[in-house]
Amino acid sequence: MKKSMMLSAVLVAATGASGTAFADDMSGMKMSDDAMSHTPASGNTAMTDAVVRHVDASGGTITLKHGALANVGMPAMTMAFKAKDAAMLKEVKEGDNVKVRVENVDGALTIVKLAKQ
Ligand SMILES: [Cu+2]
Repeated sequence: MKKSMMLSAVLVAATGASGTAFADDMSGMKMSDDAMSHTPASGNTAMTDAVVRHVDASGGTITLKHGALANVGMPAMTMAFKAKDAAMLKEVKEGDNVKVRVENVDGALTIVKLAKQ
């Protein structure tokens, strides 16, 4: 009896620990996308949820409040990105919910794909 209770306690502790790590990753509640971004095979095209905070048409940048970007090793934050296509600057405006694919292009973090939600 005593032994089996201890085993249960260990199992609960282990489950609790992994549950916490899982929750940290899933802050955006878009589980499938985050799960995909952690899988190398399908991570190449994973999109991340973001909110447009500012569009700088002359500078060619879009400021995003973005979720974790696993492929460039970045946690969630708000920052400006270079837009790969000038057309992206016209597609979105402040406050838009978008999905983005950010990649390091010649040392500059660049939005290579942008999809309005
Ligand atoms: Cu960032």
